[in-house]
Amino acid sequence: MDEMYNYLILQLIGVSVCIVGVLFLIAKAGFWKWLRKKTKAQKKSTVVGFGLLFLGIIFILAGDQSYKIHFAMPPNLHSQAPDQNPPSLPVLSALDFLNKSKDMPRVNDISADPNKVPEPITRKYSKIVKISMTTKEVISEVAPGIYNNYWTYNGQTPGPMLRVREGDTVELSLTNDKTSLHEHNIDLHAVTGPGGGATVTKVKPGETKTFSWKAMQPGLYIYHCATSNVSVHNSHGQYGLIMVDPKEGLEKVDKEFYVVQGELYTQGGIGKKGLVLFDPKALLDGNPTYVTFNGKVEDAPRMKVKKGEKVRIYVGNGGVNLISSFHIIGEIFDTVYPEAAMGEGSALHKNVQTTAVLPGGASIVEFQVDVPGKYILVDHALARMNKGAWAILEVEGSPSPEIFKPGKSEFSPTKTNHSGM
Ligand SMILES: [Cu+2]
Repeated sequence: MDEMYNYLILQLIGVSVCIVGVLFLIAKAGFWKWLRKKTKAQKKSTVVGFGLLFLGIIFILAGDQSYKIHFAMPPNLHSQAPDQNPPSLPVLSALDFLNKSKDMPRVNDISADPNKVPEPITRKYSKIVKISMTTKEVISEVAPGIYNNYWTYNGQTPGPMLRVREGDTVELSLTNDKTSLHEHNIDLHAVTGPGGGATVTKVKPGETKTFSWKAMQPGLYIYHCATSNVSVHNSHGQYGLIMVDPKEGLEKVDKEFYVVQGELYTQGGIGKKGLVLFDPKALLDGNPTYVTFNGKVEDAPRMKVKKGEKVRIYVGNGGVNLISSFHIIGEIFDTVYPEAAMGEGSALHKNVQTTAVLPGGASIVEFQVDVPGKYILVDHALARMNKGAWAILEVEGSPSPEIFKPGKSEFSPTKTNHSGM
């Protein structure tokens, strides 16, 4: 008999035995009369009937076998709790977390400042760049009054934007804060080598590890924690961007910003106040409670530019489930580096409305701001705007009626740029 039918057969036997048991109780044990208290049940037959029911249930359970939840992952990435303890029951994990949460560091504002972009690299030679980062598990607000447990690089989500030059050797030290409950590491997509660095940076709480790597290819790359369960670490906020400037540099612009989309999975649904617990089922279903630009629901506009300025935004997607359809309402990207690709052979896209930013990927968009006002950065899968996927760009300056104005045009058709069209 083919093994694949074994479990089904066990369950069919179980159901059959249960049915026989029920029939036995009805027919032989005077069950209905007994229920209506009109007669005493026949003891022997009752025992046989319930015995058959019990046996049937055992067969059904024996046929209902599943692997552990992480079985489909690569074998070296099966989830393990600290100190190699097996993962505890979710309810025990929740109680454990609630108990430990009172000692967790608090962060006033978890959100990385989109203005904090390292200066473009102007030097014309390679060097050794030393970078130190600290993984830290903290509590901070997704929105006022909603407290979430973030796992971070340097206490912020996304982690700091890093910047090196093509050809540089990077010496990266990763410290896991002693208050952390979990191990962490770092996988930089700019790295060529096993795990992108994750295999040699796995740090226990209080531990520091260093590794060196050569930035061989230019581009904008995601970095993230790759400690198992990887998607759990990422969806707690452990990601950021590293820019590897091409040797020749990028064209100069007036203002650069840093924006990374990410997802939070919390129990109790969107808007639930207080300390919210992680929702592993929503993670596996790919249905985040919040989709954020820079870690939380924005409380005040932080990106400000002047009319006429040329803007570049380094956009990333920490994921872990959704592809971002990055768009700015009321603006057209003059230039897009699709998938943040650059260098010989890669083509720039011109005049783009919306660009895909893949989970674990990035894009670079450039545009000149011509008309003052408020512009909203969104993931144009717009239901996600309801979940927090937006940020405001403010453009200051005098009106530009030649491009945009309320009311009727003052120009004759022959004077427009699109004459005859
Ligand atoms: Cu981690």
